[in-house]
Amino acid sequence: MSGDDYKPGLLGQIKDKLISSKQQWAKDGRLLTGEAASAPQARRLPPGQRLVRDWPVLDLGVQPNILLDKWQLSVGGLVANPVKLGWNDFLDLPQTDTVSDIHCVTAWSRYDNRWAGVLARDLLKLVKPRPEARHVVFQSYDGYATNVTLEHFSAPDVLLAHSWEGDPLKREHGGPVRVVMPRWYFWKSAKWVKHIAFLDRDAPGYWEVRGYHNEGDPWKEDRYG
Ligand SMILES: Nc1nc2c(c(=O)[nH]1)N[C@H]1C(S)=C(S)[C@@H](COP(=O)(O)O)O[C@H]1N2
Ligand SMILES: [Mo]
Repeated sequence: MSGDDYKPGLLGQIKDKLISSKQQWAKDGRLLTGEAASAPQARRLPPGQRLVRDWPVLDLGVQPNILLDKWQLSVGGLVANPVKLGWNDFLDLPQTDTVSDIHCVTAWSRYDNRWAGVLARDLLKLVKPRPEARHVVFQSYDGYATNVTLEHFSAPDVLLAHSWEGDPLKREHGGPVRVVMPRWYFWKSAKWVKHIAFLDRDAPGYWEVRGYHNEGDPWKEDRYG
């Protein structure tokens, strides 16, 4: 058969379409559920999420305006070395850049956010939690609070961020300093953080007592309950 006059029959054309759409499904991870979290590198968008390019603002309706010379972050509870950090103290701690994805429980995700600030791990080295400490609560200047385990707070990618994409974090996004916990839905990332408390018991925060999940793993769809 000469290559010139070869045309697939009707059946051949249909099959081509079927195969390419199946290939696309495979590429998109269609029909996969969050249960496939054993291979998270296979997809980047957690189940039920849609990608956005802007950065939505979510808060309780109050965006506190904290001047840098009035700003203070206190860290206390079950720690050997409680601290009260002013702005310059905070900048004197080791500074780290991270890049992470945001997954909000309201179903938007935003890739590749470049943050700068202080790693939770470096804060832990400074304050030294006591052996009884198992839980962490963030308290914010707007009255918000949210809870995580000390184990989750100790993850290598948890940051107290003061910058985003090379600029100071804007007030509406939680500046001067917010928590960034990339492995959880974004409600765990307290904006305008003011106090970090280490506890031996759990202390559910603002949304956790209003029906949100106590943990919030986007790969398990820990949204509510
Ligand atoms: N202090 C404080 N932190 C907060 C909130 C808030 O209302 N107050 N909202 C949480 C929720 S539900 C989300 S989705 C993110 C939104 O952060 P963004 O406005 O920078 O997108 O902040 C989280 N941290
Ligand atoms: Mo949220």
